[in-house]
Amino acid sequence: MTSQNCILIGAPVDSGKRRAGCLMGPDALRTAGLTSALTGLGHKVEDLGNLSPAPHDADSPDGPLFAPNETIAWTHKLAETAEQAMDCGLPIFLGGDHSLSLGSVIGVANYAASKDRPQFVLWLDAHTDFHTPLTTDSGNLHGTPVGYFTGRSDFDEFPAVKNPVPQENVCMIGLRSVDTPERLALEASSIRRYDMRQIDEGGIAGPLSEFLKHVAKNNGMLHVSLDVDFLDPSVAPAVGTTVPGGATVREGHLVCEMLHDSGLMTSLDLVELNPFLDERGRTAHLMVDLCASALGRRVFDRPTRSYQ
Ligand code: B3U
Ligand code: MN
Ligand code: MN
Repeated sequence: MTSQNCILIGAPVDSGKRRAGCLMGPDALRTAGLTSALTGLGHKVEDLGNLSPAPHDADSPDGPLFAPNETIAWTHKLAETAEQAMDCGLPIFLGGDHSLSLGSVIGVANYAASKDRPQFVLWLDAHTDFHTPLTTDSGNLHGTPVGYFTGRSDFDEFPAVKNPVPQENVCMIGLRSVDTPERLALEASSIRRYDMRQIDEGGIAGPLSEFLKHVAKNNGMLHVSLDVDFLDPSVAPAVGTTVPGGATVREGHLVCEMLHDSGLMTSLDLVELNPFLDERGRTAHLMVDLCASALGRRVFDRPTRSYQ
């Protein structure tokens, strides 16, 4: 197995929604043994510690959006950190809520563009997070990163998206909670999307391997964004927005093992872990185990599946 230089980037972003607690996520992932899981697989691990947002004005409690200044400040910081880290290895962003992907994805996409390679994104989530600041009803910016990095308009105060990820390069798996404006915009888009019904009917491996082949054919860089609520809340309770009917532990591991086999993943977000809501650390441990599967942990050695 190829040894990777894993760069852990703590991003205790808690401004993307109202319920507090994701700021404890990076330390819970560390406490659950992330570093030793990765070094045990033969990887190098460099932990950059926890970042802080760029300087910003205090947010006012009124207004349609929750904590926009803080979230924009995180976006600046994360985009810059992500682009730099890509030069040194495989960045793993330890969230923090999903608004961290506003920054992580535009940063890695800028890096991919500098290498003349297309950026692809695998979005593992119950939600599509395809809102814009104008379509969101909740005002929670963790519901907007896919809208942002694919170049939707109305993100006026945010850093400019210099290299939007083309819609055809985005694949969402695990969907089961989609707001009407998101659904309408998605149906008019060429984003690949798989809801739980499709997974129930045909399994999770087919859609994923089709997407991985597409990434490989285009010599793409692949960012994977894993939201805790991709998983069923019975196995991953530590999340603010539980949606029943999610992926099983086995589906989660299969996805991660296939990602490892593909050799295509170049960056990873572990997001929405709210340790305040966990049960004896079980969700944090599961996220660490999934990350280990994505970095090569397996029960038995077996021929690597090819996605070429
Ligand atoms: N779509 C809803 C709910 C939501 C999105 N992302 C999460 N929840 N985690 C919204 O608020 O935009
Ligand atoms: Mn999400
Ligand atoms: Mn979600």
